[in-house]
This record gives sequence, structure tokens and C-alpha cells, in this order.
Amino acid sequence: MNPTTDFTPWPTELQQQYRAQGYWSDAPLGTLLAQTAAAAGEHIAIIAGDKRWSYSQLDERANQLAAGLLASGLQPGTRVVVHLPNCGELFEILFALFRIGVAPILALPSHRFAEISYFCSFAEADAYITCANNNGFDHRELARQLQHNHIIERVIIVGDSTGDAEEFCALDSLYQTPIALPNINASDVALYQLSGGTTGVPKLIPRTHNDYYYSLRASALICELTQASVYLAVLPVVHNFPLSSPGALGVLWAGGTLVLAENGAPDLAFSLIEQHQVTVTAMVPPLALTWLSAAENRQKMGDAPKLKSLQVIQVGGAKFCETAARRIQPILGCQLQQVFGMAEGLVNYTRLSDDQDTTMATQGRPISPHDEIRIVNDEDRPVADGETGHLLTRGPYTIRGYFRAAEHNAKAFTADGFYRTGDLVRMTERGYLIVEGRAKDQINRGGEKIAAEEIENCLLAHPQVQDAALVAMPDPFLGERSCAFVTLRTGCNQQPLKSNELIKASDLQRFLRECNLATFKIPDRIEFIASLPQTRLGKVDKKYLREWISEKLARATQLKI
Ligand code: AMP
Ligand code: DBH
Repeated sequence: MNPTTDFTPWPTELQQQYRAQGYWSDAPLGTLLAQTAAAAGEHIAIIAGDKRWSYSQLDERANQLAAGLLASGLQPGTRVVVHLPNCGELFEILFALFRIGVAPILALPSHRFAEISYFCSFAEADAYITCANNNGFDHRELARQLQHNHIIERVIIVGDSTGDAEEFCALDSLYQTPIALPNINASDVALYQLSGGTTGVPKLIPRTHNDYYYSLRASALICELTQASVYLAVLPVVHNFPLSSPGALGVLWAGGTLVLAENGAPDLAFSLIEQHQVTVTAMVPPLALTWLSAAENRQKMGDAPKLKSLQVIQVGGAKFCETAARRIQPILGCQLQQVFGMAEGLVNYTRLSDDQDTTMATQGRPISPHDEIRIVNDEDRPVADGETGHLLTRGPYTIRGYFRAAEHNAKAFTADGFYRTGDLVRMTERGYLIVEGRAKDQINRGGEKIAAEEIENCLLAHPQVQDAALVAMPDPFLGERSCAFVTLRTGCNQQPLKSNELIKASDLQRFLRECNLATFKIPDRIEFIASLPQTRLGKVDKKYLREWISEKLARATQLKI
């Protein structure tokens, strides 16, 4: 543990203020479940497929697992990588870890060897907790590779670990008689979220018990969750949005029911909504578009989905265009709530009592009266009221620094602790934010964030690639897709590689796939060019590249019409 770079604390004075204001309650996240279990033990906490957990069962299983994890040698103060799809066991694991003071690094189900091996080694994780298989991907094989390369020793498998008895530990074998658990300091890191980032490698976001608990509790209140709420998780539930805004943890705090879906496919989701009388769900804009057209099609066929119970659909992760936003209520029969958040902290919501125009045309306002918002120009000076500028923020649940990233932190935070979100926003007179664009070097592919530099570095590892620049190109469904501009080494351009082979976009895409990256990061399109255009300052002119590709796509669309 290196306290100076692992975690950047809030200034002492502010810590005291956040406590005095009641934001930080000094209750560790493990107590969230104990409290609801004490109040409504028999109420159903989680439904996943044909499995059910009541609050007392979940609480008991978390305690048994906490005992087993400690007995197996995990030490408080350490970290583990958790790599799981939406399943009930995930919550037994999370609460067990919160209760023993071991912080999970929440990898996305789409992450592959490149990302997972990096998290394990960079964070010096003590275990990799995963499942056997998900979506046709063999997680045990990934685990074997990690062990084989001495990246991790201890692997814990949820579900079928047969045949691997010696290398892997079955989660099932870890449930033991509960024991007294260590005292947890709520100012310590509870979990690590991952940043969509802009740098060569994803950044780890340390979230403390105090700040995360506040953000999910306040979110649950804003979203008016109660014991009667039934929340359907269709996005990967480890992501900050469906985990805490108010998400799975918010609904468990409120004593409602969490229904886990493997994905958001309309047929599956619509039938879960009807079956479990779901009241609220959260999704990214492309999924909302998919639901809209699926519902319209089914209505035309006289087979309208039965969504009566659904009161609220939250949409966030990327900008939801106003025309689509206005279709939610008429077609799906429920209210829209826009959510503009970030795993680093700040979350904005339109409120359920807001007027139509605010809900349709803004991305909401911050959770907390003590979220500080600054909108500044390129020189860090405040813009005039209502003008667009860079969004900077600090507050009771926004981090002050990434994990072990001193150099990056110096750029990502101002000297007085504001996080530079990289978003371009303007504020309405009533304090609501409208996202107008982005200054960070990132592609937002329908809510999935791609750091340009990470992919450019991978492309540069190809022997024929001289230089590469990844930019966003417009897409009617995802909002943005990624396009890589590539220059080839002298002599490679259009030259046969081997016998009579030309280097093609698909070769580079295959090369990237072989780098074992999450699939959403593979560029959707590759353009070979003679040289990358430069700005007067000698940087790659990405604005020019974005405009170039977007005009090319527009011309192609016109030709088709
Ligand atoms: P991350 O830092 O990876 O958690 O991603 C958070 C980023 O997602 C934000 O800084 C925005 O760029 C983007 N984002 C999230 N929600 C919205 C939204 N409702 N509208 C526009 N952009 C969003
Ligand atoms: O995109 C995000 O990261 C996000 C979106 C909505 C988020 O972290 C959140 C709400 O909490």
C-alpha cells in the first residue's frame, strides 16, 4: 500500500463538513444489507433466472462467504479483480468483500485478457473472481492464462469449476459458519470503478464506503425508490450507472427488489417486466432506441408488450437526443429520467417532478447541493452564464485522484481539487446541465467509452503501422462509432505484404482482436492515409479527421438515397 498515490483524500476540513452535513454517515457499505435484512428479512432482494434471494438469505450468505474468504487467506486492505456478468452471486461476493475490507476492482464482462491482466498486475490483486462461461466466452481459460503467466495465483470460480479442482477454488466451497468480522473504516476504499479514460491504460477509480454510500442513498431518494420498487438491471450491473445511480445498490438500500437480466434484448426484458412487475430500469441511448422500435413493431402486430408496471426508464451514459427522448412516454407508457454521470463521481438527474421540456432537453442537475460545478474556457476561466465550456467538478462523492496515477492526476484535477470531466456543457438558468460535446480524446460508442490512446498504442504495435489516430464518426444508432486513421511504414502502403497480399482494414482489425481487447474497442472502420494532418502546434488534427470522415459518410448516405 502506497498511501500517497493509492488514494487522494479530501481535505480534512471538507471531510468534517461532509460529515456535519450528513452526507458521510461513517457506515461501511456492508451495513446497507444488514439494515434492510433487519427491517424486511423475508422480502425478495434479488431475482436472477429461477433463483431468488430474500434479504436475510443474502445477508446470511454474504456473512458465510466473508468468513470463507478470510479463512482462505484474503487479507483486509487488499484488492481482488471481480469479473462477472449479471448474477445473484455477484452481490453475495460484493457484500462479503465490503465486510472484510477487501476492495473489488469491477471489471466489465466485455473485458478480456488485455484488460484483466493489466488490472491484476497493476493493482497487485490477490485474487481473480470470475465465472466459468459467459456469452460463449470461456473465463476459465482466461484464468488459466493468468495463472500460467504468473499474473495471479488465486482464482475463484462462480458456478462450474469441475475439472479444475487443483487450479481453481469453487465459490461454493467458501461458505462457512459466520465469524466476527474486522472493523471497517468507512473512509477506506470500498471498491474500484474503471474510467472510460483517455490514456493508454484504463484508470482505477477508488470509491470510499462513505462517498459511494452517500451517492447511492441520495440517488435512491431522488429516484423515489421504496420497498415497492422493482429495478430491472439490463446493463452490466458492475458499471457505475446500474450499480449506484441508484441502480442495484440503491434498490437494495431502499428494500425493493432487484431483477437481473443477462442483457437488454427487448423480448427478454419485456417478459421480465411483465412477470416481475418491474417499476424502473436503466439503459444507454441505443438500447432505448431498440426498445422503442421493438415496442412499436409489436404494437403494429397487435402484440403490444405489457409494460404497465413500468414507471421510469432512466437513460444515460451518452447523450440521448431530444427527438428520441420525446418518444419514450407515448410508446413505452412510462416516464423518462435523464442521467448524466461518471464513475469518478458527479451524477446529474432530471427529477421525476420536472416539466417536460427540462426532462427532454437537459441531462439533469447534480445530486447534491454541495456538488460544486465550474464551467470554464480553455484558460480555466469561468464562461459567461449559459455559455458552453469545460465542466469541472468537486464534491462529497467525486474523487480527488485516480489510483497510482500521480502524473495523470496532475492533469485530470485542478490544483484546488476539481475533476476535469472532459465534457463540454452549458447550464440553464435553473441549474440544469446540457451536454454539448466533449473535449477529451475518447469515443463514446453508445455509452461504452474508448480511450483513443489505448487503441492507437495497440495499432502502433503492428509492424506495418507507422502512425494511428482514433476518432469518433457519427452513427444514427450508437451516436458514435470509432474510425482509425492509419499511416503505413514506408514501402508498406499498397505494397504486397507477403506474396501478393495487400494490408487490409480487416487485417488490422484481426490483429487488434488478437491483442485480446474488449470487442467494443476494435475500430469499426479503418482508413489508410498517406500522413496524419497536423495542427499548427504539431498535434494530430483530430477535428479535421472527424469532419473528414463524417462528410464522407454523409456523401455515402446521400448516394444511397
Ligand atoms: P466514465 O468517466 O467512463 O464513467 O464516463 C462518464 C462519461 O460518460 C461522462 O464524462 C460523459 O462524457 C459521458 N456521459 C455519461 N452520461 C451522459 C449523458 N447522459 N449525456 C452525455 N454524456 C454522458
Ligand atoms: O457513463 C457513466 O459512467 C454514467 C452514466 C450515468 C455513470 O457513471 C453514472 C450514471 O453513474
